[in-house]
Amino acid sequence: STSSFSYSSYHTLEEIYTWIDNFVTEHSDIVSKIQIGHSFENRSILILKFSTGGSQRPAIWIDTGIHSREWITHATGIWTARKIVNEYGKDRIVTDVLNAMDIFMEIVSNPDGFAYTHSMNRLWRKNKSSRPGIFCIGVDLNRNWKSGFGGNGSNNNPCSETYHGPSPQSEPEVAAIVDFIMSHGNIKALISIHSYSQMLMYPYGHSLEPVSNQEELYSLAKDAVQALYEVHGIEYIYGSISTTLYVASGITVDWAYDSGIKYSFTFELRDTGHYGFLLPATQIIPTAQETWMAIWTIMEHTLNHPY
Ligand code: VAL
Repeated sequence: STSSFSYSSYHTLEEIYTWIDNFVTEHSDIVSKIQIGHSFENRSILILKFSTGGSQRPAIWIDTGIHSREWITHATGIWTARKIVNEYGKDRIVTDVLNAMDIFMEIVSNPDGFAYTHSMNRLWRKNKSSRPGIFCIGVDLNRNWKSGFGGNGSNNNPCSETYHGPSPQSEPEVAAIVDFIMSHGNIKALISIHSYSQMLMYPYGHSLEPVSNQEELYSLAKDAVQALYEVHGIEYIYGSISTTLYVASGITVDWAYDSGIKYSFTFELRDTGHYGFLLPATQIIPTAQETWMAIWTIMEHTLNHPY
């Protein structure tokens, strides 16, 4: 059962998949598991669905672990899933959200890469796909999306850490999400969680051009970052991806935004580089606690601004 699961430790893929099964069993009234595809190495791609009923309700999507080495993101996702079930019926916003909307969470968005970070190379970022005649392994799953595909801040060289792949959605891990979100058709907010740098950002990554609701996203990001700060005093910067971090093309949130999801955000969690991807497990709970308040702020805004 999940009572023996340590939320303050990092876990292997097998441990996380076992946790998912136990979690779904224990909360079967509001949580279910959906397999949305298979990875290149044929591992299951799983999402959690939080729902109190209805059909194709407006929904919020959260993904973690697109980059496999960003272990704090999976750990934060797991803690967040438990938080959502614990707060349903207690917290006003979580309760109102789940009475009107569904939440989908993909905890391990790059299972092959994640397994590899445990077995061979802790700092592996990409997926594990290989193609005939190409020596290097892996596509950057945050450069493989259609919006701005192949543009600045992505790389045509398969040996690069930001290799965009042969074509948009060429990677099964990306195609699974695209197919799910498109066939669902009612996702209203998308939150894609990375680490590290302590930032909360919105589209675009591929262009310096402001999105049409940039003022709204800026002010929501500001509020979310303030709520995050109030938990443990951790400072985040915020703004569009291209003006805050760097230009990056073919990324998840640009695709989401261009697909009509106007509340699309990406986080870079702790820290600012002291530990970087190797953030100590002692920081899992505080990171998840503060991130939750930012997610909560975005959920509240999405609930109160239906479209
Ligand atoms: N750090 C991410 C990346 O390089 C950004 C674009 C959110 O993929």
